[in-house]
Amino acid sequence: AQNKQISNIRLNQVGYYPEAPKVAVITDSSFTSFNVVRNADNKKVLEGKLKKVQGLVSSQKETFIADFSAINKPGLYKIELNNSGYSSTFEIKPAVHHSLAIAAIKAYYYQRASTALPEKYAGKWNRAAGHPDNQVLIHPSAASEQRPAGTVISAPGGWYDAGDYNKYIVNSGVTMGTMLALCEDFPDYVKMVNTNIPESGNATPDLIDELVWNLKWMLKMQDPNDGGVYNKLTNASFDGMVMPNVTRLPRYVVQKGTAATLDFAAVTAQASRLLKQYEKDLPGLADSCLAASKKAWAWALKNPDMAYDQRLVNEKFSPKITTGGYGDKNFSDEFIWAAAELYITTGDASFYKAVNMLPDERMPLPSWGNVRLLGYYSLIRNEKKLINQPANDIEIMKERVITMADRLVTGIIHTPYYTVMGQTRQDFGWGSNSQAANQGVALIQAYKISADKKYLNAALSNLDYLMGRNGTGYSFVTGIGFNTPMYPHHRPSVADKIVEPIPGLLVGGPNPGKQDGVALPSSIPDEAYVDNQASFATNEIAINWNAPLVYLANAIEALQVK
Ligand code: 9MR
Repeated sequence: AQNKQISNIRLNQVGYYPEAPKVAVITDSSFTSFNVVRNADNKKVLEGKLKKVQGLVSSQKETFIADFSAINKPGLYKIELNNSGYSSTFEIKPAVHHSLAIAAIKAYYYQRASTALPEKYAGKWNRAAGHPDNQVLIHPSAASEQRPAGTVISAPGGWYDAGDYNKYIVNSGVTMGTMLALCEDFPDYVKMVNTNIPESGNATPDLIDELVWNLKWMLKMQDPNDGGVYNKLTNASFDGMVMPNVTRLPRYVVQKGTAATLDFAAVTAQASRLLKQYEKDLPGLADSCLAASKKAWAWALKNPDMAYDQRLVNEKFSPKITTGGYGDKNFSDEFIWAAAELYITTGDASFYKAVNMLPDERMPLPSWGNVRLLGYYSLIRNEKKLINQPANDIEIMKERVITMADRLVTGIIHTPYYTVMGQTRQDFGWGSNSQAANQGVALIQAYKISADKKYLNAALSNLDYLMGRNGTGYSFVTGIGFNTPMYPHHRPSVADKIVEPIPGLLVGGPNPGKQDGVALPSSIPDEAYVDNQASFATNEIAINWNAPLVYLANAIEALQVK
């Protein structure tokens, strides 16, 4: 028994930076001390006392902290509990999350619609093209004078949203905004990122090329006649669990909406200022983005309250649409984000003044339904470049980011896994892993504002959470870590007959809601997860969840490398 690997040691299964905090958590009360053993010579390099966590907020487990921050020599190690067993092997080294950071970006390449993925780039996950989307029908809900129902338009490319094969503008919005923010926050780092994609040979960074792949699709979702943007490009109902080239169901664009149009305006304005420097590879794209953004903004001012309510759409029109709704009904945050991006890119303060930028003190973490903070983050980041600055609004935004970050940091010592994540039950909704990642992104913003390392270390605690120091013992990113999801709700991963799922994908994570009806091993919120392809409420993947992971992992790499 002495030499067996045991699962009651929860740690970052990838590893730790030499100079950063290093913590593992033991979920077994029969021990008082732990050892760290070096793999190379089986030598015990540290013996430590376990410390009981004070105040269990979101788990019913008693847990104990093993702090081995003192070890900073690169190498392979494991944690050992006397006469019981040891953890999986982890590594201490600089750039320890490099593979994770790259894989999380590469995941978007695997999500590309309308194109084949050759072996050269996709390895054993190479596949045929799916969903050409060059003959898309205007759904009756989207009919206009110039484009009556049944009109055929072309909107190829983009990324599949998630485990399904549809393409949703609202969810693309928050996804793009989060990753464009990474490009703006860490421009030098982003230039060094290589993901081995067809565009890798050009002069544009691979991450920006990947974003442009989806951006070009988004541009096609705007009705050139009036500037409004369709909510989604979709089947009437979800495809079966088949490869993308198998399905031949008709594709539609549905009703235009205020959320979709403003998200589009924000993304295109933000992209426009970033793409200016890549004219050589992308001639004219920056300018067309800005023109499209202004047109979308004008449409939204004329249609400030056009919700996408799928139930109402289906009462009036056929065929009935039963794919994802992303039915946001509150647009104050989309107005804030779009106004912020247009103001930053153009310098024209009238965009900013058209909107109530500080309607209340709330700081909701970014999600598909709330993009307020994307606007605040952009304004803070671009503060020094802004002319005609509105009074001291940006100072207020910075203070609020810091206040929010302080609240996130305070709770770490009371959570069972010594992480920012898990301070309240509310952390464990549908896609809870994106909550963990977005908390990390917020903390990086606080670190950028204050240069206080406690925020960076707190952000890292949530990366540790995602990599295995959590209530399930899984590292939640496919292919990264020791115990990782093998059966994500992801059509290509299920249908391709390859044992390993497509790598670099963050699964939704613990969520006791059981919206899919699949039984869970536990109803404790932070353990309510099952690695089962049918569990779309805990084990699906999605572009809006991977995006804050891309931000967090790459930002932390950028900041540690320095
Ligand atoms: O991420 C979305 C979650 O917040 C919603 O509660 C849920 C139900 O509406 O839908 C999730 O989004 C799904 C989308 O509707 C369709 N593609 C897969 C998405 C992830 O499950």
